[in-house]
Amino acid sequence: MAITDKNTKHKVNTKEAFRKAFIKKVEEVSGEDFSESTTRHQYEALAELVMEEITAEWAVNNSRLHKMEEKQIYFFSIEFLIGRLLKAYVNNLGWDTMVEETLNELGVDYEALQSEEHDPALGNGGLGRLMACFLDSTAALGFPGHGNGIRYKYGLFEQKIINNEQVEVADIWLKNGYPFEIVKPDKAVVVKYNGDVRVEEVNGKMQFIHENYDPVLAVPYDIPVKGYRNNTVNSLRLWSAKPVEDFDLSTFNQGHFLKAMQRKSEAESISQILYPSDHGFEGKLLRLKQEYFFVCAGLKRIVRRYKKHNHGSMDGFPDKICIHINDTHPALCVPELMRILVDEEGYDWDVAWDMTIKSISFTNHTVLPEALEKWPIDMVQKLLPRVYQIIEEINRRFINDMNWFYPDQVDRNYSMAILKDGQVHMAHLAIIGSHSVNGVAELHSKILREETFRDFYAVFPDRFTSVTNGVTQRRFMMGSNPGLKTLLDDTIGTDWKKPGNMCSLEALLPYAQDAAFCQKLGDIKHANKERLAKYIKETQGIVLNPDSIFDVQVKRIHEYKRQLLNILHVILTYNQLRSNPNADIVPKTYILAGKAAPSYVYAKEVIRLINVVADRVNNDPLVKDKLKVVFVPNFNVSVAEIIYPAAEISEQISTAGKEASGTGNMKFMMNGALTLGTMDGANVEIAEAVGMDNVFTFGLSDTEVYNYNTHGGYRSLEVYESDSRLQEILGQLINGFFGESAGFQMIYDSLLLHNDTYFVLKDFAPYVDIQDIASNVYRDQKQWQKMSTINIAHSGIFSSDRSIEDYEKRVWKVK
Ligand code: GPW
Repeated sequence: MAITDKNTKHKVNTKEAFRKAFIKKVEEVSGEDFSESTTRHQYEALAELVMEEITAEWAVNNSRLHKMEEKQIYFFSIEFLIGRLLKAYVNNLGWDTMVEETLNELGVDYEALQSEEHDPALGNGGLGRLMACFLDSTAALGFPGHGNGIRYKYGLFEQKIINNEQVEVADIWLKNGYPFEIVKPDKAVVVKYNGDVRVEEVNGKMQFIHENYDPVLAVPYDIPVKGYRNNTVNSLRLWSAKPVEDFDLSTFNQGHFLKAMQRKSEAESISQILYPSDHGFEGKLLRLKQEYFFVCAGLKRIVRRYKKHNHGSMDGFPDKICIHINDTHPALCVPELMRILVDEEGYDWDVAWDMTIKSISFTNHTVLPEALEKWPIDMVQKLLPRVYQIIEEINRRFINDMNWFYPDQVDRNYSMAILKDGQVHMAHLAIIGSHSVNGVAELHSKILREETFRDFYAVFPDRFTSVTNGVTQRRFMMGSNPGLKTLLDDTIGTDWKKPGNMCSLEALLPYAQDAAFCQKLGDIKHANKERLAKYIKETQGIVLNPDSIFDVQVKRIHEYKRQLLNILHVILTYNQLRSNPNADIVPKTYILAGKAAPSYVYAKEVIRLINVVADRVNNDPLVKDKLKVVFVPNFNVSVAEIIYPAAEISEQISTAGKEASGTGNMKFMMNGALTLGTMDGANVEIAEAVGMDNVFTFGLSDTEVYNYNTHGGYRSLEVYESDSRLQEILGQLINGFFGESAGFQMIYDSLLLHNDTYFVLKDFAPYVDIQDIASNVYRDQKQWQKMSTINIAHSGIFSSDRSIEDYEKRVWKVK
């Protein structure tokens, strides 16, 4: 890459210069005349021009970073769901108008060109996407903040729907190369697994020597994170695993070809694949290897760089470095940093412990017990012998201290142990080893304090805080909904687009009453609906009615997210239309999308049900265009960018208390969709921001759910027996209504036999009622656009710029 090409900047800063540079670059990458070039060549050329520009700025930033003047934030995360980058880079550089106009004049289809970029699916859903939004905002605000994760060879699978079922296909995202990464082999480090620890006394001090280990090489690939129209370029560093020697020659030379090959593929397997489960803890050895892999490699580089610029000393480390761990997958940062400080740097335990706690902060993303990581002690002990000893010592000292301070609370003290029941409790390790623990929405943080981590909160009240999630408006509104962006600019000026300034969208409030504005807002929504309809027609052959309400639920498929409640309501509407085809209902299109973890059988049944219902409804001439159901396959960041701007109703219907925050809810809101949801996660704060008149809420509260779960009293069968609609619908799930082979016994049993863990039946009637209310409001378009405007006007607090500013103030204190 031409980092030192000083002319680059001047070459492409004007339209004419860009036009020349682009044509030249296309000819270079294709080896043909511009007129012969393919879309692929054009994409590669634009990507290269963008990278040349950004890497020049990057070099300047990196040298600033090396001087260690500012405090640096490092996000450690097992997922970074970054999405396509080309357009985001172009926009952040401020090149958008220049590029759009020039390509248009050259007859190049910019949309098609962008589609050449393979969307890197290096995450499962909300957790990984949050990191990508945070990187965007951190750079936009000019903070030095970087990502640290794994460069998976295979990202999340591609989802196909075959015979109404999810089929998983490998995602080979690197197939045609990736233009936005730079490999740095000279910065590779060794990660050590297995082996033994030998203790030796040197000058009266114990030395712990890790021997006979299996080394694996971690090679960093850096992706630039370009700030929005500023000169900040941060880094996302993703580690790839390689054998230390590309080929174990000595083994090979002894005639053990297969063994030599095996070593190579064992090493490479560590960064081979992203675990496809969202919220499910599996406890597989390979996953534990992955967790230690990016923790160990990431910390090593950070420590090396820090020492290099501080005369070999680690003393001031916590004042200059924040290690932020995204859920517990990187919780090994705690013992690994201790290992570095104690074993390698020679600090006394207490000093090292103080430095570790000061450096590390922790965000929790769920209260679902099945997602909490608990590793078998013997697995950790064998794979990471020295790290395990350190965990043991942290645990021993913690329990000692607790028993000293709270001698009358021995039971509680032991319940907080890191090591118990033969397992390493990662959340306990993370809480004990960091100075800050936060939930991702007010309600979630409250549940952490009062239920999940109640005992820890009693002991460390000052450690607990809350930072509500946010999303980047630059990708999810300005970038994906240009019509809305322009309308906002024309109405209230352009200041709202400045990073950190999205709350100034409140200036829009007076326009909620303005008929001309509301008309334009409605027209833009309609155009976005047509764009989505076109996409669905082209990819699935289903024709949508853009005059119907677009009611959307897109997210991972999970019982607690209750896609089932949605589809049961669709079946109800279908039944009503069958008995009265001329019923006066507002035409509605239900759009659902999302992947299920391959091993999550129940979630896959829900996908099958949605698709079976869609098939039946869409092919029944009786319903005409009053009802349509579409399941959009392979939901990912780029599909999401077409869907959110087209939505009118945002379905956020999780069982109250289960969704930590949700972030899709925010993306819908800033695109003017109205939330139809439970009082869960950040929905609560959305309702608070816009007022109860501007959201459609329904269902049990988190307290009601909690009370049922702790004191009993819910019987789903009673609800079923008192609601004839449910009797008909649940009957249809098992009586062959959807075709001989299309029975849904598992779902039926979960609702009736197993007492409906997620309160689907309990919330059914209120859900039907609120859906009816929403449809009736829609008949009054003036009222609907008014509510939509109020939602957009108050969406500023859900920008990830605000989240990052909150972290800065409450957790990192960079300034
Ligand atoms: F279980 N989230 C996710 F907490 O997408 F680790 N995957 C996960 O594995 C977990 C959480 C974990 C989501 C939450 O479900 C969602 O409510 C939240 O908005 C998002 O993380 C970002 O905080």
